[in-house]
Amino acid sequence: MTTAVSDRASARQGAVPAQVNEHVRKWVDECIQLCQPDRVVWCDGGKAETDRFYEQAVAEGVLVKLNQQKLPGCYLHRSNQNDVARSEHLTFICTPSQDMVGPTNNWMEPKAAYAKLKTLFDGCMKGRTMYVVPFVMGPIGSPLAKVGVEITDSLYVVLNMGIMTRMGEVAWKQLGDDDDFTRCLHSVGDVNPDRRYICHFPLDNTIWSFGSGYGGNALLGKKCLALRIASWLGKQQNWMAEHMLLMGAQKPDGEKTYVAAAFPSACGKTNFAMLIPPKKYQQDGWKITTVGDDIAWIWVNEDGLVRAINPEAGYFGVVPGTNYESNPNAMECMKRNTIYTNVALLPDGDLWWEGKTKEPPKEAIDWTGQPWTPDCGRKSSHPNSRFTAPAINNPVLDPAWDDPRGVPVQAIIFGGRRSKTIPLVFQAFNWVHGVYLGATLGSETTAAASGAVGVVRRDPMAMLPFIGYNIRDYLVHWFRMRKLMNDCPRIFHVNWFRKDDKGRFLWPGFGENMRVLEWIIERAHGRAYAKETVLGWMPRPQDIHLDGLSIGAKDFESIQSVDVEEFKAEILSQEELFLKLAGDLPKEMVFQREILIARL
Ligand code: GTP
Ligand code: SPV
Ligand code: MN
Repeated sequence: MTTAVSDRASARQGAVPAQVNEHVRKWVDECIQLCQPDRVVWCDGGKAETDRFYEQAVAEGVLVKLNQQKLPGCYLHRSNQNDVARSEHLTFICTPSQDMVGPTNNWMEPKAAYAKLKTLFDGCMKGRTMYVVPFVMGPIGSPLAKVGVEITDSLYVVLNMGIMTRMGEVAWKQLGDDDDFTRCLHSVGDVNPDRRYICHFPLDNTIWSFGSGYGGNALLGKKCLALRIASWLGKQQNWMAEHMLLMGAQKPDGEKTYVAAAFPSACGKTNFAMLIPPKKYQQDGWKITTVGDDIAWIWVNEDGLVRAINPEAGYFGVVPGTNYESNPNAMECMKRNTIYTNVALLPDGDLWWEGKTKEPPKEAIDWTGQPWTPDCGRKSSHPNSRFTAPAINNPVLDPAWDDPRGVPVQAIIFGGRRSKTIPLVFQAFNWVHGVYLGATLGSETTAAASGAVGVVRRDPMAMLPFIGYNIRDYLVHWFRMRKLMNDCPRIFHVNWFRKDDKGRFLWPGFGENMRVLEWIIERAHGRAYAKETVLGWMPRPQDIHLDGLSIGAKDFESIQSVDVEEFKAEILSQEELFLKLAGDLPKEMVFQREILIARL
């Protein structure tokens, strides 16, 4: 019986590449028996294969080939309309006890979860092709780099993984004879939200995702492996997996500072990581470079210094609002070899989305495939439409982006999307205070996750949907990591999104954020001036270069203003988090809160 089954399995597989070790073979066999695909394709990540897959995806209607003169190597994908963002309520961490995942995660007992998902995966690839996608997260040779293998029945996922990860034979090489790889099993199933589960089994280094083809739900190397599983590993092994961009900032005198910043989904990481400084800064010789735009893996080296890598090899970036004024580097990234998801198609095979140009096109096919005109009352593109582009397309890619030794980190920034209450920038008094600021980070929800948009929620370290274990232990981990550091990065808090009574942004944002970044860098090196306030260290108007902006000293003071009554309400709203953690809160958090209340 067993022989018959595995004979059948091997018949479907065709030739297994010689480098594939026995642990992988055994697991893939099991998945074949469960999913029963008609055909199995072992991906090698090579150019010939990629070309073939694109052709096939077009033939199957998965992708639309765009105007190759204007957008060489670019394709459009329209997702299922019920599958346009991460599904946080359908995302589970599966561990023996619920206490391991804490109050901020959905939990299932592993045996029950496997049983439930097995009924969904059972025969789900009949009539379909199973792709086996080997990949590495992190620069090859980095001590933190991790191998994953994703099994999927979605060609869209295969092609996206090819851009977002170091995909192909390199992974078999990195893995060698080891069993140490993340087993990622994915099927789009029938894309039914009632049969959709994204389950993580940290104790088995395993992810099972069913029923969605979208981004973070389906590209399992990204949020599932590189944040949820990795954060859990980092906790055991003294490193950190964070929802952070990594950028380099070089001053005119050549001094280079690397900065990490955690902003929640669709709150400005890609934009900040690719920032183009204002003219004056460029003339003076400032240079900003990108290491990563979404995820950072952070450790402390032998010398007690903080270092970080970007585990990804591409960007899965928000499209709406991106244009040659707001983010020219992102526009350059997505000019070639890019997959667009859920934007509008123009008659000449070019694309459009809200905010691309001031003048909308006369007509288009919208993201749902319907004819669209500017006055039809609908948006042409989904608010969470995305581009998938290789990092090497980025004109300001940092030379060390692929360095296995990572880059040093000297400042950490937390930021949320807050139209009220929260000032533009301030610095934490110290690490513990900084961790408190990160832990109590609030942000208005966005279209990156399904559910209501614009509601303030607590999003600790911008990691609420991505911490793969108990948030109590996660916060303790942040406090403990400090003990390994000789000198710790300085911690800052920013808010680019504060609005006036008429709903206009008080701060111009985007490239102009350079002015705030300059102060942050100078503070991180112990140079710039700051005044002590109830919230932390703050720049005075004369401490930030405002020349060339229509923002005077008075305006700046109102962007930075702290209304004591508003802030008391803010602290009350943090109760949401504190109550969830009742009794489990690290004492540092309780003290910080008491001190803040006393200061106010
Ligand atoms: P994920 O990929 O979901 O993790 O998001 P992200 O943090 O990389 O967000 P991204 O940079 O793509 O920004 C999302 C939205 O925020 C876009 O609509 C931007 O236009 C807007 N945005 C980014 N930076 C700024 C800024 O400085 N000011 C204002 N007002 N809006 C900004
Ligand atoms: C996010 O939601 O934070 C993203 C997009 O970066 S996704 O890959 O869908 O998670
Ligand atoms: Mn993200």
